[in-house]
Formats: sequence, structure tokens, C-alpha cells
Amino acid sequence: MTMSMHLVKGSRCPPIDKDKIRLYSNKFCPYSERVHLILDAKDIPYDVVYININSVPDWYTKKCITGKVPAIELPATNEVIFDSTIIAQYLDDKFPSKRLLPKDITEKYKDLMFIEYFSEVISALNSNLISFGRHSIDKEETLKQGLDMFEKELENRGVFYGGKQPGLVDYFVWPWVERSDLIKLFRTKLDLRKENFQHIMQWHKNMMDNQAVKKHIMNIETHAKFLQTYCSGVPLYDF
Ligand SMILES: N[C@@H](CCC(=O)N[C@@H](CS)C(=O)NCC(=O)O)C(=O)O
Repeated sequence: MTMSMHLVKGSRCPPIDKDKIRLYSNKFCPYSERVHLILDAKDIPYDVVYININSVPDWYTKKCITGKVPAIELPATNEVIFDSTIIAQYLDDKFPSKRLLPKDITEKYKDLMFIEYFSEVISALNSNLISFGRHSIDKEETLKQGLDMFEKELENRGVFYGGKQPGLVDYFVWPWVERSDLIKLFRTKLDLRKENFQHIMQWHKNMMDNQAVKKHIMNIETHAKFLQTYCSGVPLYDF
């Protein structure tokens, strides 16, 4: 069972299917999109319950202590695992047939550090966007350094960060790249020239051909429409 509307306070938790992992998600949450991509890339069957994060149902906070999405609920035991990075590691260990993290332990932790570093780039990007151009220079530097590092890393690694096939890093970075054209909507002074990011541009094209990405991609107009409601203080998740 997949619920298409975002559930709010006062709603009931839909009965869980005992054969499938359940994903608690939100259609506009990039962290949730990460987990959709991982589940689909690994062909793991799952159902989805969407949560309105501005009116979190009480039953959800009882299940997931942070009240945040994404989280997964395991069939049979009803145990809940939250946080996209932790969920992804759990799924990669539990379903090892299509590994997305390297088998080699040192390489695996390098990828996890890379993802951790990407969080700093995300926070620099958010602070640039949400300040509508009144951004701080040090955040701009973090963003530029981050993008340069991601460009160089791709040059070294091959077609994808995962090598010949997308790996965890690819699926984890993608949701923000999908939304990158939103930058144009903000009066940002950021000077990000596409010609300086040739490898990332090609990677973008390659990712657009990926089945999991194709299944979840939303067009920029839809992202923009949501962002307008978000910036107005009343985010609309169902329109
Ligand atoms: N580190 C978490 C971040 C998750 C997160 O921030 N989710 C947002 C939605 S995109 C959320 O649930 N926000 C609600 C809140 O902060 O209370 C992850 O990687 O899963």
C-alpha cells in the first residue's frame, strides 16, 4: 500500500504490509529521495507513507524519535531506522547483491566521508539561497571549493562516483543536482560557470538515463512551485 497524500496530525498510521519495508518519506525532501533511489537501485520492494513534516502525526513521532523523514520500518520486527546515511548503510549490508558502497572497507569509509563533506556543501548552498544573495563570502568559498572537489573527484573516478555504475555517492548527491536550476530563481550573486564543471555536466546527463533517477525525478517547475509555498511560510506538499 502506498499513500499518495502527506499524512498530518490526527491521521491514522496505515496498516503495514508484513512482506515489505516501509519508507516514511516526503515528496519534496531530498534526503527521502536518496532512500527512494537506493531502494529502487537495489530492487528492494517497499511501500511508501508520505509525512507532512509541518504537521507530523503523533504516531510517527512515537515510531521515529526525531520526527524527521526519511525513516524505514522493517517488516516483522517493526523496528525503525532513521537518517538517510544510516538507512543506506543498513540496506547495503542487508541486501548485498547489488552493492552501492565499495567492498573494500577503507574505500567504503572514504565514500562515507565524501558524503559527510557533501553535507557541508549542502549547508553552504542553502545559506546562499535562503539569504537571497546576501550570502557570506566564507559560505560561497565552501561551496566553490566543494564543487571543485566534486569535479576533480569525478575526473579521477570515471563516469560515476561509483566508477562505471552509479554508487551510493551518486544517488546521495543527485537530489541536490536535480534541484540545481532553482538557483536561477534566487537573486544570488553566485558565479558558477558551467564550463568549469564539464565532468559534472556529463555526469548529470548520465544520471538522467538511470532507471531509478527517471522514476523519481520531478521537473524544475514543480520544485519551484513547492519552493514558493515553502518560502511563503506555508509549504504545500500536495498540489
Ligand atoms: N540527516 C537527515 C536529515 C533529514 C531531514 O532534515 N529531513 C527533513 C525533511 S527534508 C525533516 O524531516 N525535517 C523536519 C524537521 O526538521 O523537524 C537525513 O539524512 O536523513
